[in-house]
Amino acid sequence: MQEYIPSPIKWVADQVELYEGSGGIEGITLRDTGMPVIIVTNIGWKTGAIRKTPLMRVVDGENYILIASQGGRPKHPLWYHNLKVNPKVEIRDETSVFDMITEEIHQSSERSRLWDLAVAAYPPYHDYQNKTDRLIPLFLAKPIS
Ligand code: F42
Repeated sequence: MQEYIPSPIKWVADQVELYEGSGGIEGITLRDTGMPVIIVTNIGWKTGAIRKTPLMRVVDGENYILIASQGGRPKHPLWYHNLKVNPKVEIRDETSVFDMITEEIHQSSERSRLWDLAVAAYPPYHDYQNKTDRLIPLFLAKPIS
């Protein structure tokens, strides 16, 4: 069985533990903002280990939009590279769990449509993009049928 390696960032690891440990009843928002969070289970491309990454919940119908913002830091988060190598993820949205396949969206009109949905769901993404020189990557996750 693959090993689960928690995030080295304590508040992130704590959120994952509370969220998953409660079956999606507790720890489901970003701190006390009331803004919903999902847990994206991905596979480390170097270690092969299970990684669990909380992200803001942004939906487009039955699909999820994943924003690799990292608060506008200069480098992509490591999970970005994991998804590029292993696009299959599991997404937990509160008490629901889905197997999904992710794809980075580059096509500019589609990216722009999805980015607008992301900023509407979580307005700080706009400030994060202004803070960094990189174009913040955006993935679309679709259910595996
Ligand atoms: N981050 C976002 O980018 N977008 C969001 O919308 C977002 C929302 C959010 C909400 C709640 C919350 O608790 C956290 C939230 N975060 C959000 C933060 C997010 O969960 C991640 O912590 C953040 O994006 C940083 O991701 P990261 O993958 O860079 O995490 C680092 C700290 C990490 O886990 N590092 C590990 C380590 O041991 O240093 C390695 C992780 C890893 O995947 N390793 C790979 C492997 O093979 O196992 C190798 C990767 C490589 O390329 O080296």
